[in-house]
Amino acid sequence: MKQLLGVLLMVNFFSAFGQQVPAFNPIPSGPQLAWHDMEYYWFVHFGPNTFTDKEWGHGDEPEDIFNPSQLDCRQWARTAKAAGAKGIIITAKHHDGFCLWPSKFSTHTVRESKWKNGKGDVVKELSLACKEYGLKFGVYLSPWDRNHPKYGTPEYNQVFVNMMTEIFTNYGPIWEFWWDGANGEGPNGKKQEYDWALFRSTVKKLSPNTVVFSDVGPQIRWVGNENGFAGTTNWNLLNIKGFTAGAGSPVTDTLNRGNMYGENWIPAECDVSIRPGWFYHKEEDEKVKTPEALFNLFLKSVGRGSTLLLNVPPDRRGLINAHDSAALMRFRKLRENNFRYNLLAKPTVTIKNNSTGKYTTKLTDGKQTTYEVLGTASNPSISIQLKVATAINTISLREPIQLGQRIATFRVLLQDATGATIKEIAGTTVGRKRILSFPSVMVNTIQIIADNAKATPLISEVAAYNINEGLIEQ
Ligand code: FUL
Repeated sequence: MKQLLGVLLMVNFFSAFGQQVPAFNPIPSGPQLAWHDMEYYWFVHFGPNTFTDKEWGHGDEPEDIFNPSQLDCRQWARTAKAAGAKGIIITAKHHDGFCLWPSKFSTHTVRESKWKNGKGDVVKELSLACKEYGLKFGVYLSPWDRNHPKYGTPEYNQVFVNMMTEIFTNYGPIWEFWWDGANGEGPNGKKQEYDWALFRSTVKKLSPNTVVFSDVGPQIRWVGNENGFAGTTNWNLLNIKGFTAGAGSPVTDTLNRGNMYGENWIPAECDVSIRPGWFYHKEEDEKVKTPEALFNLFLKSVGRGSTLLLNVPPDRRGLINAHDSAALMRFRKLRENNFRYNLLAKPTVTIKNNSTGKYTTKLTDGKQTTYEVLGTASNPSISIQLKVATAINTISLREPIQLGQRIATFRVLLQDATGATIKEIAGTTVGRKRILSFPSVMVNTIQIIADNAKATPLISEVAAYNINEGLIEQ
């Protein structure tokens, strides 16, 4: 109650004086804010497993097994670009320890393979292709290494630091860096005690603007599953004191939902493969996710305030397979066609902020920097009036997260011409983007109400669509 009263007072204060609302900590850093806006980008799992049909190589695979016949990273980047993805993260080293670049700190690399007579460098090729196609470039580096003779000894931590140094020095800028928390046994049968503090300080020193992923950040957290969906409640906040990546991380449910009162801005990223496995296996060619299934994942990741990291593994030729690209191009079309027209951005629609009593165009201007201060339950916040009854089955809301994540519960009322509520949609968090879909209804008025917020509730964008009925989130 006290909290609600506080909110009410603040709303009146800010609306009366028309002031900018101060940030409510924690807030995202500049690189994190830019990362949120990436929305959808690719993971690329590629390496000896592609040729042995394994998911976790043992590390004893002969280097010659890695021999793609037509490897073309420009084809990957071209396909990613055409698919509407904004970046690519490559498994430069998976658990088998094989390095896709000629690392000086390993003898299990592309240099020891037959591919290009040992002169090839996949990491280099992809970093250049990403630059050429205007994509962000990211690197996954598994600390777990089933090949390296030093793994399982204290010296290995320095080996890992040396490898990271090579990556950041020779292939940058690296936009996102991915630490897999897996920690199994190495060739000597021992597990490694990872020096996460050393790993963290190394990246911070070498590349302070890189956003680093692990189960617990420091900049991006795992979403707690590999199925590609965030919680319907999804706080961009996480408490990490006493936790580490891997086995020492918070329970998966916490990673999925975040902590409402978390001390750090560490948003969740949804990683998922377009195929059942992470690496390419021919027998999975017919099991590529359908465009509709990918669209559904988009709603459950980006539409829940997270990002979609979709794995698209190149085949043994070293090319994105036609099965995957066909699904990806249709997935792009589904997004474009269904989100083309914001039904609320028409001149015939009026949007009124009931707290100020004023009409506003800020919520449909496509800008995160302009926003409205919301009222509360007793004073329905935003009223959207459509001139003619319109069929709607999807609503999208955004908070200006640069000022902190605030809304804890909200309602959207869909009303007919008499003002009667035909449908009420209740939700919890909004965050960067919250997309809600439901069976189509004819609507004259939409009311948006913030019932509970940690601080003055703000909304920066609102949109409505009538997407293909078959695509509605189940
Ligand atoms: C997991 C790994 O064990 C899988 O092979 C895959 O790389 C996935 C993205 O992360 O921890």
